[in-house]
Amino acid sequence: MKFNTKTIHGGQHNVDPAYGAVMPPIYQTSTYSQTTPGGHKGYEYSRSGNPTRTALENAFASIENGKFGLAFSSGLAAIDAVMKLLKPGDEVVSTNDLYGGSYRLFTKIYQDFGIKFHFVGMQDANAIEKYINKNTKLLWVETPTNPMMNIIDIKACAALSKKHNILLAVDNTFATPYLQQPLELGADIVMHSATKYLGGHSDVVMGALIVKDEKLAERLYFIQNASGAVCGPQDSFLVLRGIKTLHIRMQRHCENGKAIADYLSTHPKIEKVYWPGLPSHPNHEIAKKQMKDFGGMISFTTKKNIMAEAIKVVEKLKIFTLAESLGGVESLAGHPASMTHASIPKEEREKTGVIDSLIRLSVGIEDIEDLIADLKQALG
Ligand code: P1T
Repeated sequence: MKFNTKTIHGGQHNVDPAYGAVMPPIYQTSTYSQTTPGGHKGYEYSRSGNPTRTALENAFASIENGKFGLAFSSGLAAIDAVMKLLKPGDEVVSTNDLYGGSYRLFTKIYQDFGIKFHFVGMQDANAIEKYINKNTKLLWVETPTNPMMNIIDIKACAALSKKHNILLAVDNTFATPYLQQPLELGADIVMHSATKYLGGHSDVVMGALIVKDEKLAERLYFIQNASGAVCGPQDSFLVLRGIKTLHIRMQRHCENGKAIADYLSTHPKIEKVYWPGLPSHPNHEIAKKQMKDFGGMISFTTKKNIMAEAIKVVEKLKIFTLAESLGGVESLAGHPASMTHASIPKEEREKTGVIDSLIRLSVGIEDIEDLIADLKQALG
């Protein structure tokens, strides 16, 4: 099955053996009757498993070309499950530019449990190996990175992870499997904030993990059930519905992303535009190699590097909504320094380019003329 067909049918055969409903029913139940202890039809309690969630988990596995999918109550809950594969004394080499909440989970929770993190600018793959030692157990890669849109060579990271026998996990939230499939490039774990493009309609918070290896899947299922950060059946249904249009939404996100990146690049009030599809982007060649297109996430800085200037612009936008999050059908704008990345100390975030004048756009699928007119008036 090819990708577009998989978004609609992948893992979805026989979802309703009772009546043949085309969409899986929402099994709004916490428990399942048993004829004798252990005598059930595959489900005993909805933390351990729920048929609507199973349908979604099968869809996750299908679209990422994995074998096993797991759904969690949020993207951070999915990352948390990956971290629980580790033990005190283990080390992680992570992208240095990443979602502020991931950074907070690593440094404010898992560091206290004795796990050591090295935050590295991974866009130069040669810079990674010197941080790997006998305690290293995991490479944590986000690509494109949030919010600087750096691109990391997944194949090069996979070669390193194989050489040193460590796990490679890729946060594929910004790209989605429409643009890149990390498991195909050698990653062991793909993670998503399904809140974003997979759900696609800004109406649900959810996380996903996808793997190929059965032993790894078993351990992650154990953690999912033992720790209990699972999503409910209603949310599972919504994300399953979202995935069915992922390919057509992504196509438009990419088209609109390109038009806006081109527009901003020539605007006299703008200093820099960060979008991996621009030939001037420092990682454009890797992006061309590993991504099918370049997505709808764009960051840019205003010429005046003061917070007030960026805030003035985002407040003036009318069609772009000033809000956290991304990946929905509607366009959003954010100010990373004071919003999504406020939990990263100023000196740390500025090292990676998250300065006060940085604005991040999640370009939606509206008519491009309206989006450009909105930016034009806000930059006025
Ligand atoms: O919000 P949640 O579903 O828990 O996902 C966390 C997360 C993980 N990884 C990436 C790359 C993310 O962007 C996020 C969430 N990000 C935002 C809310 C944001 O506005 O950037």
